[in-house]
Amino acid sequence: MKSYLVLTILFGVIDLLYGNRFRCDYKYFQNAQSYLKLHRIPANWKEARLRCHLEGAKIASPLDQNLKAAMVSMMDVTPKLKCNGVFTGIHATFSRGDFFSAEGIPLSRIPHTWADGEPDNYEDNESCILMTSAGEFADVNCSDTYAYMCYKKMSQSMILSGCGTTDPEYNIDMRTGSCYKFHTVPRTWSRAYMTCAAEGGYLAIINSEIEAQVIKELFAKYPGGKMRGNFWKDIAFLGFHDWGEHGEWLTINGDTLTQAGYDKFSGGEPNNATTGEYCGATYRSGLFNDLWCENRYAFICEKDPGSLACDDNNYR
Ligand SMILES: [Ca+2]
Ligand SMILES: [Ca+2]
Ligand SMILES: [Ca+2]
Repeated sequence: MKSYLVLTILFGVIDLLYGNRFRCDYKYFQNAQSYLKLHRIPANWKEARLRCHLEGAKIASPLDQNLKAAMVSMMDVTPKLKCNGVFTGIHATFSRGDFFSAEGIPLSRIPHTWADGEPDNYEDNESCILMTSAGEFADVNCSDTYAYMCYKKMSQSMILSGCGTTDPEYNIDMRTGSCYKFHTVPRTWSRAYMTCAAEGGYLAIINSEIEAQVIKELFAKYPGGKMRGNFWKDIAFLGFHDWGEHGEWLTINGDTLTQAGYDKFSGGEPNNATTGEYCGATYRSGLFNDLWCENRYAFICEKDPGSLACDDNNYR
């Protein structure tokens, strides 16, 4: 009976540390039953919304008093945030004047007080809502840049996998020791880079013949019919680029392909076919191609299976 009790407590502690943990870079607020992450680098509202989405969250709004208190306490970290405030998820970008949170909650159902002189819809161009450190609202231009927070409601089904993420689409391959995710929603190379980074990974880098085989097998699991939309489905962006020096290919970590451990281009590639192919990709064969960066293609993220323990420095 005693050992049962010890085990129960032990598993309880393990669960507390590792289970039900959304991401290591998010802070949990007990009263709000929510995870929040402060993005201090200002972004316009659209970029902020996208980054939160790509992190598996939503751009935070003070939906109730507990969430508002959590958000205000997070803003306490710098004097700059105190005076500038943060973007909330409340916006009217779909239809001017119709303000809803990123979860679809209308402004009328979100407790709020306006700052002095607000809302004024200055120059008829203010469709986003800022929250000051006093917890007051102001309508602002969505194209201006502010800090913001991403939000995730706590849920029991949230379990960090061995890949260090709650995203079940990341799977480890024992041959390389890396985790991979194939993205079927096509994006430009830069957006693909952003997506992998937001997920805690990076655009995949092939470091060996074995890894080329792993990528080839992963690609084979996604025949064209499994991907929605009108784009070329026999190609996927990877983590190499010409860094503005046309003709020289380096990984996103600055290594030559040879240094990285694999440098095989498909026959006739790189051909700079559209006289602007400065981004790296792979064919289904596992052989490289150069591609136009602004076109949208599938892409592959790679992630080092982090230790299960979160580094609490990430919170600050
Ligand atoms: Ca205003
Ligand atoms: Ca790799
Ligand atoms: Ca090419």
